[in-house]
Amino acid sequence: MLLLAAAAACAQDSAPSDPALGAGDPAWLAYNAVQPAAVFGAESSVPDTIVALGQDLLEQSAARELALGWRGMLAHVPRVADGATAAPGNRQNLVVLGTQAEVRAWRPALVNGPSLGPDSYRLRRAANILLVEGGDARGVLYGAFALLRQIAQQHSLQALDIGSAPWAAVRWTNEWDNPNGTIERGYAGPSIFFADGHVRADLSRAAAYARLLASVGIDGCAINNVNADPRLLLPENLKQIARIADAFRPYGVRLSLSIDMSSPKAIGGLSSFDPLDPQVAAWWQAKFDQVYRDIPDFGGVVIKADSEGQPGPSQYGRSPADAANVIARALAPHGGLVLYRGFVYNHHLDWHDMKADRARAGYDNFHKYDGKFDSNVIVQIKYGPIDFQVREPVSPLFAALPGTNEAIELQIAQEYTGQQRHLVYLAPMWKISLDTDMRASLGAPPLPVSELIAGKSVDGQRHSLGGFVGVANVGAEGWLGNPLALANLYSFGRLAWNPRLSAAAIADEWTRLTFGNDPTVRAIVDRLQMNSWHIYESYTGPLGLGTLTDIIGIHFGPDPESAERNGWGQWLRADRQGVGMDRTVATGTGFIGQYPAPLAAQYESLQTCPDNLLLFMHHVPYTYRLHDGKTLIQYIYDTHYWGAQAAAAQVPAWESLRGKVPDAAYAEVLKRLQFQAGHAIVWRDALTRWFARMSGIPDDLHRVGNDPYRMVAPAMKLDGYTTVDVTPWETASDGKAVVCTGRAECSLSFTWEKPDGWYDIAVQYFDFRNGASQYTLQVAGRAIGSWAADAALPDNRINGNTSTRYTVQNVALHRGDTVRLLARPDGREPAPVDYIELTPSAAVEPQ
Ligand code: GCW
Repeated sequence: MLLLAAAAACAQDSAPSDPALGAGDPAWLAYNAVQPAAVFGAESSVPDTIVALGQDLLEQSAARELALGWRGMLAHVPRVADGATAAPGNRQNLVVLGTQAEVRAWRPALVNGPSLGPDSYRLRRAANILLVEGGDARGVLYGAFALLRQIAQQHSLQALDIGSAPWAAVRWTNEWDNPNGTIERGYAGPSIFFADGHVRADLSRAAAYARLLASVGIDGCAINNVNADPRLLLPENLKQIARIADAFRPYGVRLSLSIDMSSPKAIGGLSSFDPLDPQVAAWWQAKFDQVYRDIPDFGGVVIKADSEGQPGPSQYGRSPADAANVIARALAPHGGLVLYRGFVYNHHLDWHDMKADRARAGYDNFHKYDGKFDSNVIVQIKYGPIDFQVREPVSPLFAALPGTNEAIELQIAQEYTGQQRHLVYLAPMWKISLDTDMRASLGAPPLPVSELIAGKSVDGQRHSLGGFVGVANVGAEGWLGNPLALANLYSFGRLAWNPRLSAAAIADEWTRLTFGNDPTVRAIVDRLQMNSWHIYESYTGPLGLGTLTDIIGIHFGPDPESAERNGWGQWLRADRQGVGMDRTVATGTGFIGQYPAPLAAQYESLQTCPDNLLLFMHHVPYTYRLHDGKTLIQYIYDTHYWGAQAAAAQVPAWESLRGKVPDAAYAEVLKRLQFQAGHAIVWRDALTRWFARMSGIPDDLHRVGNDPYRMVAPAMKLDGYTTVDVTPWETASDGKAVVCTGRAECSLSFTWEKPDGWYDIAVQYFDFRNGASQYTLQVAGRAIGSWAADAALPDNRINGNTSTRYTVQNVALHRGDTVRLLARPDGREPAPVDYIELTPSAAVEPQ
């Protein structure tokens, strides 16, 4: 994984860029055609000249971007002029771009408003001029993108006057890219920055990414994994990384790095990395002096220390503040920031100890150091106290650091929310964290998290910095792989700019920018997005249980048991009687007491604790009645069945858009929604089986464990196939599947004994990451479907990560027909099968 020397990597610079990668998907910068008259009153009023008053790189980018937008949306190729050639007083329609100072110098009378701050802009119509005025060059660029957003949504610009300033100073993404080109928790192909241990020769995608980020106001990007490779700080590697900063610069995105606290020892030759050792401080100082020589606009660093095995100050008995400050002092002369992560916890907790609680860790490890961090340090806090689960209460740490800068860490990459194979629009979830009122008392004015991270603190003290960090983990395959998942990247930027925007409004903006203004497309895509989180939560971990995925592995399929009886502390505390973590002050871990009193009182009481956080806060029996009167266990059954049904209904909704959205996006999304519909059934079955066995209480509606349309594979006639146990047991029928080993081909078959009719036949099989087994389904000797298990699901074992289905609809079956599945294993993938399900087709009558 060692980075190659600069010379070797430079030699690659001249290599032709990979044409297959191109510069990346345009995402929401599609610039689809709009009706010029709707925007400008009349086609003839479309400005035909773009006047760029400044020479700044960012202002040049702004002018170039407007020209692109004009071409795509308005079918106009505008002239781009500078201030001198655009003579004042002419009668042409102009778009004029400049900082407030430049506009004043050009035409003093045009400047009539309050002065604009950094990154801010004002868009305005003044006679025949459409003015994009920035507080600085970055503000001009953001203003240009904002104007393009207006046009893309076909808003009239006749009375345009919009001023806008960012909510908070820090608006960064974190990318968990490794030098070898892999991405930790990345779900869209390889890194756009690194390959094979060096910075990519072709950085056109990095530049295209910076453009996307800038279009929603994101101004910083830490390009490497928080589990950082210290060798990235070696001089020859910094030179290479500087090339990425060069690619970002035209879009005003400052490059940052995640660093390893042990670097002074790991690569610096020192015997210690004790943050209070003067030699260590001097090493960091020299290192960052060097970084700024290579990257003058370097943004700063992200630090993961004393967490999940990363080295940290605790090794020397030092505090997070000691660690953060030694770096902060090295960065301060250059204006750099330290984002020190609050994600510090012990992953060797004693699960026998009913008072032990991982959720307490953030608060316990940080609140005592409040006020001890330097002014250029920001504590970066995950939205919830555990780890990016499908639902968590907001972290109590936000309210516990009144004298410290804070940023909220959101995760755009869908690590615990379906890994971009499931549709989950995350903005509604993020909004709940941002909007949670940490004061929560009737008497006092509200104090939502969004204000805390903008520098307003609980006791009225103010600090100046703060903001938003989004773990994006974009890759070379369509940024996030799933075209609809791009709404998450978009909404992260929009919320970081203005957290008061609603999730629905942002979704609609995204849809219009991406797919155009067709009301049918908007209605369907917006509805799919807005319902998606609730649907996913319903068939995974409801009621605040956490996602219920395999938490010590891939984090994709169902595996509730993996949370229990280990040191990682994501316990469900499920037993025969009940489930949930007792985090009350009265009888539990005391976690609830970390919240400000009014919020703590709300969570402590079963009467006022919201049902959707019930099992995060309390341990209750399966027979406990929720606020609507339903028992807990019946709610778990019902919500899983409802969720799987709702996931299935997403498919026809999307299919109704065929021909109305670009074909490639249509096909990609359809493939993923179809997969999700099948995987939601895997989730539903696994969790309802698991809870039925654990509680011993049957489903009132007799669905769980009762699948009248299924033929399980071990019960069929097996030719070459053998039966194996599956772990976890609940991810296959009766905990068993069949595998074809030691033979080139196997088959399983049965005779259809039920009435003649039309049926949908689903084969539930397991598709490993490696291997592409071949399957053919026959009815009465005739092949009705043939496919390869080549979806590269993220595991090489038979379990809920790999369980998937292939469906053939509307098959005529006659009593006595043989249904046979022929399979050819591939490599280590033994063509595993769980069951075949034959359900009467909805749409056709029997022959
Ligand atoms: O959610 C967990 C991930 C780890 C990650 C860690 C973190 C980069 O599973 O892969 O490590 O969070 O946020 O540091």
